[in-house]
Amino acid sequence: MQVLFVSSDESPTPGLGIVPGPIQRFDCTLKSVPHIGWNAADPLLAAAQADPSYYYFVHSFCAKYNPDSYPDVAKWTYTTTQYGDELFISSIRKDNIFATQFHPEKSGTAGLALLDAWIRNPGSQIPLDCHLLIRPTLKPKHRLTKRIIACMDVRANDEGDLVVTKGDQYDVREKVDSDLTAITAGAVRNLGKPVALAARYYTSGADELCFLNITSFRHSPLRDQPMLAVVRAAAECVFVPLTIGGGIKDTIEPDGTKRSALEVAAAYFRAGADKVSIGSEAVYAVERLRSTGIRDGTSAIETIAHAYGSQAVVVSVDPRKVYVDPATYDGPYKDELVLGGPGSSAHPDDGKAWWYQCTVSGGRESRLVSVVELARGVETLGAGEILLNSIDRDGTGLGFDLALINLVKRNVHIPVVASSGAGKAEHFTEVFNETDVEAGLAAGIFHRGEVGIQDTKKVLQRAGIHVRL
Ligand code: 1PR
Repeated sequence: MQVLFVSSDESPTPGLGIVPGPIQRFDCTLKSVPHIGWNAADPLLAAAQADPSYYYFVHSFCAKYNPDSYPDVAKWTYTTTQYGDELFISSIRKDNIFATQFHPEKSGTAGLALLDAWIRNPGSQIPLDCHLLIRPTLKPKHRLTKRIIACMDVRANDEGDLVVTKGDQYDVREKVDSDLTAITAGAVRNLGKPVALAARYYTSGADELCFLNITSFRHSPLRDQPMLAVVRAAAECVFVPLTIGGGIKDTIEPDGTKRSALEVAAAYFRAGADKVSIGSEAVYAVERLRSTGIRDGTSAIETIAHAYGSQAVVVSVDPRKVYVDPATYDGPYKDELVLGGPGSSAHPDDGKAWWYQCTVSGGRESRLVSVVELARGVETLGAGEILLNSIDRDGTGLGFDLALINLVKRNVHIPVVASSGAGKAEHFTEVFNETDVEAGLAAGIFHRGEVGIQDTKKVLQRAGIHVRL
């Protein structure tokens, strides 16, 4: 839609100028930017419509709805959407031209129905002059929903098949002391086939899906055709956004050919991914930023954000607590120390103090970078979203680490996805009530069928939290 306009804050390159107005950046003073998630599109000429549809948005720039300054743009306006305190044009329609700011192809059945309706009746006319009379008012709250994301950690098992697995604190092998026989103990935990699970989560109402290739650091991602095939097959049957992570970095193929992170990401985008998630490379990039003080444009975050936009770049953070004695501690990140809250079985850290240290290679190596330094650094480099894991909480079912989430959220303007530790639907209510996080992600409880995605959303709705049902 944006290329039909005259100009954009995003680039000096002019647009086609068919719609006579500018594309501007969202104001990020009071809200996270990019605007990511499911929001309502209200038809301008059918304000009485009771139940507008929700569509998937992911963008930092928009055509603001301003009929006084741009009356000719208002004539094109088909729907408007509110994000924070700004009203923008979410679709335009005139003669047989129809363009959307949201992604109908990623907006589930609502998006598919919209495309279908337009294809069947592309030339429908809207009386042009009515638009100028219409002034939708800002509502007290925008209708961006909280997102529920299902995450699938994917790796080859010992037989060489790609499976969805799930660990406890990143250990994905069956425990010897579990109820299992000696034959399965030590094997990679197998919770299902990636594409079949993805299709199941799509039909049960997941707002987004995430695949993390958790052994990618051992392989060349462009040679990893099975993972590309998984993304391709999932994109054919899943019409919500797909994020793919693991191994998004500069690599050298076994035959010596160099592959840039941008090429790796491009292969996943072509296969059908909407966002890529960068883990280890983000930590190294922030270490380089710290030592040189400059953004040199070469990191995976920068090159991919430059080509595809920051909304396509997620940084997956794998922090672990480092416990210290607050009375005597004089080491790094002293000003980021967190003190444990009142004691209960869910808060085993009562009376302790710690800081959050970042890790690489799936938690195998700790680096001298705190989670706050990493979050700020990746925002500076151009990441569009943070996927915030917690190695301490992963697979425990104890609930999200609220102290960690609040700490990161306070330090960035980009959206944050809370991950690790969900053990019941109420943990999502807790994370949305006690933090400003935009999305909640879980793996184990969904894979094991302990809690359904629709049931989770119904619990949230009953608690007054706005979700897409
Ligand atoms: O470093 O760019 O190649 O990316 C590797 C990616 O793989 C990182 O995003 C890293 O988090 C992930 N990863 C690597 N090893 C593991 C592992 O488990 N052994 N998985 C791993 C991380 C964590 C979460 C999980 C939540 C929710 N998975 O994504 O889904 O903790 O779990 P829960 O709801 O069951 O508690 P790179």
